[in-house]
Amino acid sequence: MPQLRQIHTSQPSTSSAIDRSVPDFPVAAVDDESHYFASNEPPEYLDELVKEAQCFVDEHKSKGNKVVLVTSGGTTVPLENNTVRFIDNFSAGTRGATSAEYFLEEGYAVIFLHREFSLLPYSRHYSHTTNCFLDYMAEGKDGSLVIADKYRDEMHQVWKKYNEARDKNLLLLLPFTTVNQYLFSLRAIAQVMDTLGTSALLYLAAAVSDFFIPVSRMPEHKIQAQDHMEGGKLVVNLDPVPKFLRRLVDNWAPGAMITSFKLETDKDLLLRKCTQSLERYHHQLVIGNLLQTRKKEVVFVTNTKQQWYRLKDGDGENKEIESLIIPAVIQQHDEYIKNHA
Ligand code: PAZ
Repeated sequence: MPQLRQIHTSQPSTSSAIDRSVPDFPVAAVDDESHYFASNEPPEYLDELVKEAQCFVDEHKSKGNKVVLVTSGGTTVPLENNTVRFIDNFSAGTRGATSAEYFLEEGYAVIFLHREFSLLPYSRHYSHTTNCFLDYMAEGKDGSLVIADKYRDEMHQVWKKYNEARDKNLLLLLPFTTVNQYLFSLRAIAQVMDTLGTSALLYLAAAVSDFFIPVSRMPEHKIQAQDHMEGGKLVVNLDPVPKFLRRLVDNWAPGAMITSFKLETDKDLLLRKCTQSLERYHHQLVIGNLLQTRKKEVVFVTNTKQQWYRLKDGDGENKEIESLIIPAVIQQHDEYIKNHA
């Protein structure tokens, strides 16, 4: 079969990316928080999700393990209650799924709050790659189906790590799809994590929508063109999502170390936006990255310094930037624990 060029349709053209130089919305106040959570419906499975998170946290607290909440993937904004159309966010969950594996290797228990069907730790090596999973198989000498020689060793290593995490119950997978599900879940899990005090680390890598349609304005059924057309155009009226990071830091998990990510497309804006984020939300660490280079370099911004982490030209294609990010975050978490003892 001829080798086809791999076409990627999920990577936006960065020349037409949105302009983020406009000022941010104000930080969410207590009133915005109560208003948001009182006027939007919690997901019906929320109690179940909290129970699972509580059980997991209790187990690892009793074992003295550090626990990290990794958020991963993009949120959706449904345009209808019976959702046919929705606005999406680009993230595939690579950062989150890869980071989770490195945290597990360092002995952390991981709550992985992820966009359903986005990349997962361990299976990410095989699920969204260029190959169909059947390409990893071959016929053995006795005619049975086996792993193809060229993949066997690497897959064996991944399989061992996956099994270890599963056997020791170190990985809890909790899904979301919409931005509303994400916000309710994040608040509830952060409150559970707070019972761990400084052993809790929040690592917020999900790409969360800045806009949504409140439930009060959400059409129940599929939007009919004639009902929403103005001057021949479909007009969608979105509200800003309240900026909850300050509430997370002050009220939901005040004991935990909190790391957020900042994504930009304009390199001249990145450092300023990271610093602004620290000043507004008063958390410990912002990791800045550019859409175009996020797999090769990131910048850590704290109150005292800015430090870049970069893959080098000579690094093989298997070296992942998360192998630099996670040890540096853990070092900062250890210092945080020491300083708050
Ligand atoms: O999932 P992915 O690896 O393609 O992308 C990761 C990322 C760029 C979404 C993440 O590193 C990040 O910056 N998250 C925060 C996005 C934001 O500023 O809202």
